[in-house]
Amino acid sequence: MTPQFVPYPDRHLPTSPPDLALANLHDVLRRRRSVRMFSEQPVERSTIEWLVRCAHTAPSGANKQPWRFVCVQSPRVKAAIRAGAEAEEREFYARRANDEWLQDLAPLGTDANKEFLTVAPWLVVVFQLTHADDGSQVYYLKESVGLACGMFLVAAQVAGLATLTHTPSPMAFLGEILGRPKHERPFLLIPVGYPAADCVVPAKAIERRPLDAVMVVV
Ligand code: IYR
Repeated sequence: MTPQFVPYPDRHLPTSPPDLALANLHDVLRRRRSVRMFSEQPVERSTIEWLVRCAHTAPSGANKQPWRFVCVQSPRVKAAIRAGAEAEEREFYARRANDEWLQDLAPLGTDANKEFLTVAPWLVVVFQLTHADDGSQVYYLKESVGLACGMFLVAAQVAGLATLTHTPSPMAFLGEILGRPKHERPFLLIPVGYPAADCVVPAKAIERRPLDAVMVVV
């Protein structure tokens, strides 16, 4: 097929000088914390739609958009997800995790209790599609879905909403509870809401290594 091209419409996006725009964005992003103590304050469905719209702008291999965002607000379904996650997490903390892993988690104070899964107003379960809905191949699946999830988290942060990237493992129970088809594999569970009034976050999770530890210029 002969590729068709259109003019790139936004060669000069109206924005402040790059470093100023980025300093402002950084000031928003650096405040993000993984939150495990949510308020019951509701979040509009339209807000969740905007988050998914933002995530859905992500690039993907051959533009296959190999993702599904299942947005759960039903208390009954949230309770089922919590029960499934806590069952896996009990196994994880009792048997699956090795000593180094448990030591690494100690500063976070996490355990198998996942109350936030019934408190947060929304649980967004992101699925990766092992092939497209039309049956065609997909490419760079993890990269694509990871990018979309990153954009989702940025959008939530910009909107003043708290998120957690939760990965109860294995996650197959999510596909079963949500009745998803075989070609959808659970990727990430993102509770979304406002932080509880008495929300605390682990001190350790706030530190960032200096830029020169993570950036190399050649
Ligand atoms: N999924 C478990 C354990 C856990 C693992 C990592 I790596 C974390 O950064 C945090 C938690 C849980 O949610 O408790």
